[in-house]
Amino acid sequence: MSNRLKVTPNDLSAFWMPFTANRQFKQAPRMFVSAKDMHYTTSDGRKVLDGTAGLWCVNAGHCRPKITEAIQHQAAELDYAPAFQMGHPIVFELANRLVDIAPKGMDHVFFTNSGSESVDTALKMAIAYHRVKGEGARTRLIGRERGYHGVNFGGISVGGIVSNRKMFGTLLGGVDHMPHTHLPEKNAFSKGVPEYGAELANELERIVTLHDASTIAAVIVEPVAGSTGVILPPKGYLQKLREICTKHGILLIFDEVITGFGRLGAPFAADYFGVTPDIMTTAKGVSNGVIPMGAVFVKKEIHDAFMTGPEHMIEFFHGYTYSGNPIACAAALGTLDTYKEEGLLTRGEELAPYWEDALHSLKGEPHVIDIRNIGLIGAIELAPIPGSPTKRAFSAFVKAFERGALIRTTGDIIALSPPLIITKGQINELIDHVRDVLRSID
Ligand code: PXG
Ligand code: PLP
Repeated sequence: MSNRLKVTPNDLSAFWMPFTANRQFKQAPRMFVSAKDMHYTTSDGRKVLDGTAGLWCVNAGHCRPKITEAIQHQAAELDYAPAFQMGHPIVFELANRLVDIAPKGMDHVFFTNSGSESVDTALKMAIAYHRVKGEGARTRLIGRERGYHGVNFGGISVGGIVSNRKMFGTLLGGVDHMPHTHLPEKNAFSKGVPEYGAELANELERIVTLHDASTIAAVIVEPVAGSTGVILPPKGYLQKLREICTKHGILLIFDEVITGFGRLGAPFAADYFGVTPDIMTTAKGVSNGVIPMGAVFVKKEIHDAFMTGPEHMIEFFHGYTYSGNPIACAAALGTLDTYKEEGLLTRGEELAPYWEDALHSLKGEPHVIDIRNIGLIGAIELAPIPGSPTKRAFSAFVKAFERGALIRTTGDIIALSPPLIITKGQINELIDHVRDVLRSID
């Protein structure tokens, strides 16, 4: 046993854990010490089936050899090169490889280190783009209720999760929100995208009328909202948003941090829905979650609008010390190689019908009030315990972990998003764990 396993609860206090009930966790820690393909191993030696691809990021599965080798090689060859006014070959190679798989017209990539940074980068690009085009009054940003766009100030301002916003003051000014599209009374137990609710896109017209299009820079939405419990776009909704944005000269940003890199069975949600945004934010699956990395894709027109003025001048005053870090780039190239060799960016398409049937077989199990699915994403919504919201789903999470499956819960919703290498047998296993858990909790 390595020294790392010999932790006692007293050793746990220094680390202030993110998005965690710290005191509860430290009384009964849940620790992973290794992982391979579809499984984690816990500190007490149990195998746990990964039903969530880590946090929606380990799309190719764990400890994949191409990725590990690429990182090891790069760490020994060029560990770091300054990101500003200097380059190194593989960051250019990676940008080209990403553009090759991106929706048509998204010809340029800006690197960040996370989804949150990708979002704040995209929002800044949108505002600056209008300014360089001589429309400096276009500064407003429109998000959506129940949207999650990371935790930086831009992202929480356009985001729509109350608990992520209320503690942090006045946030960005000039932000408005469209309504979310979760309509369980009409759409419960829909298979795939729901029938009702496309007209909610017209709320954008109302907001445009209120503020005037000439003040609005961009609209940002998750094509499928992940972290707030899997909220799908009603049929035709994204197309409508696209039309309204185009009509008013407003940039449309798709936040594809979760939906990017094969999650829906197509490389990006933009491909899946046949709707191309102007800017697309990604992270997570770009490097299989192994080394932090994010990538913002932009249309040629947006990039080119900045490429004016004296050539010795910096065109966009923005960037991170670790933008395009060589080891992150190596991890991403290893990831793209793995996706390509195994057809993972489209594997979800073949598996989706099986996944859908398996998930919907949970209809009628205790507490289940809705089931939603798309690609290799699933959500099982539970009735909350009266007076104790989130408690039932959290018990399900702990029980599932004890039984040998990692699931994710948000509110009283169980969200599932396994690595794209999952087999049909493992889908059955995962769903059976969830079924047993539902039958065993109060
Ligand atoms: N945008 C979207 C759409 C996301 O889902 C972010 C931005 C932020 O990415 P970073 O890399 O800064 O975390 C996300 C992240 C969950 C969960 O369980 C979801 C996310 C992160 C952690 C947990 O739903 N999404
Ligand atoms: N804070 C200080 C004091 C810095 O010097 C820097 C970068 O040089 C930053 C923050 C930003 O760090 P990063 O580029 O890693 O986002």
